Amino acid sequence: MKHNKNNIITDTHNKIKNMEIRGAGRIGRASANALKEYSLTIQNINNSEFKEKMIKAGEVLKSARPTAVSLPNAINYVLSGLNSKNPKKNIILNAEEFIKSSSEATLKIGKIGANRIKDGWTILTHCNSEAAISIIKTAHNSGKNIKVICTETRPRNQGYLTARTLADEGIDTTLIVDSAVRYHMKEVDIVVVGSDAITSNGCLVNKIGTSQIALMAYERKIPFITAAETYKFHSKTIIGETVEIEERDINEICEFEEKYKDKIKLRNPAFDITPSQYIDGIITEIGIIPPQGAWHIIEKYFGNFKITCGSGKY
Ligand code: RI2
Repeated sequence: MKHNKNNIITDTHNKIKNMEIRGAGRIGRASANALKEYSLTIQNINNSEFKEKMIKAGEVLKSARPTAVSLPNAINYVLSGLNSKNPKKNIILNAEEFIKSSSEATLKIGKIGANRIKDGWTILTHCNSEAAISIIKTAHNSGKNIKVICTETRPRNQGYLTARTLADEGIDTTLIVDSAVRYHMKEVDIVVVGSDAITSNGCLVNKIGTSQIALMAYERKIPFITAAETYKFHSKTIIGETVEIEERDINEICEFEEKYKDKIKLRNPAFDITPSQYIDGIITEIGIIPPQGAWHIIEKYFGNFKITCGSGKY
């Protein structure tokens, strides 16, 4: 992906906002990389001015999309390097470390999650998640004969990306419209989806439509698992914050003729929340945890952050 180095922050912000760069993991890595590249362009200023510029850049990137917590988590991880004697060096190291460990986490999730897939199973997936695809690909590459049903995932149709990727791997792939999920559920053995955020009480925030699919899986007692790297856990939910659900441009849905423009309202929420009771397992790079274990993951990975109740700062 080419960026103008002088505008790397606004450029990355815009690409995330318009979804040229998308997917919870990818936007985290793109932001980490943007902070690294930006830090390299800053010359001849003292540490405190450097710090100020980097914090501002982090805020610009964080404002690109509100829901996937991978974005602020990646940025906070990189910017934690500002509290050292050599902030630039540590920003670069942290960015490289985040990008590397995030990519490795996807592979580990693939290995762990594939153990939950049995030979001959049909998997249903929604949207386009690298982590969920990693599970599916690993199961296929280990010789299991699997079939995958992908939803279109209106309005942005990310399911087409998933279908192409899986078909390119030689996996038996079927694409269905979102409203056909319940019709096909009788053929499904497991649902595997990605994650934009996991809350401290074990709920999953993911692409709009995920919660309906989870409910249908629950109805038929079909396991529903989500793939979530540990940086997808939302630390602020532990102090009572809720996850903002992004409402995207209504033109992503459709455009009515002029005479209906004032008569028909359109709404375009991009994510929904799946209650923890519909989730059988959260596949992380450190193992499968039950939704009830989310609190412990947040405590383990984000416990060092100073949580100041009331100020909302950590
Ligand atoms: P990975 C996507 O959001 C989907 O909701 C997907 O499940 C999630 O990010 C996780 O994706 P969007 O950016 O990090 O398409 O597993 O709105 O790739």
